[in-house]
Amino acid sequence: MLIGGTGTDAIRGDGGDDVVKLSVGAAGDAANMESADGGLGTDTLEITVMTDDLADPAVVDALVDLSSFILANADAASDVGPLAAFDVLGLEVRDFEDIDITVIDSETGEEVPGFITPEIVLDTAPANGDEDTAIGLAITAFVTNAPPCLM
Ligand SMILES: [Ca+2]
Ligand SMILES: [Ca+2]
Repeated sequence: MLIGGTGTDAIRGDGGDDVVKLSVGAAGDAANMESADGGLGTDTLEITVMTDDLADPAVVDALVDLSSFILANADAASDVGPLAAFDVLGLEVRDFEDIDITVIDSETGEEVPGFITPEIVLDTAPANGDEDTAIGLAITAFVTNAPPCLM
């Protein structure tokens, strides 16, 4: 298990299955990104976020985008997957296959279960092609239970 502490870290997983833990707000910022790279294997990014942070819709949007990005690009066999930066989170990530978001109540310090557990639906369209040409796969990922309003 790898834990990114306060300040800007570069976290690099290896060929195995890694779990990387990060906290929203303890990472970097847009000018100084925290970098997390799962590497080969089935890697999980564990994000901890406070309810105070979720009061900012931009943070919620970024977490949904991050979840969608990870699920859409999950490939345990690739060490050179696409890199995506999330300015609001101060975080750039690549080569993760799963994401786990933990929400902590800013008042009580206790976990809020099921507050923003993304349920990602992967929809793979049928692909047709012959073996001599690249076969295009249409894969769409979307989050089905994003909170409708956190204002
Ligand atoms: Ca790995
Ligand atoms: Ca990986």
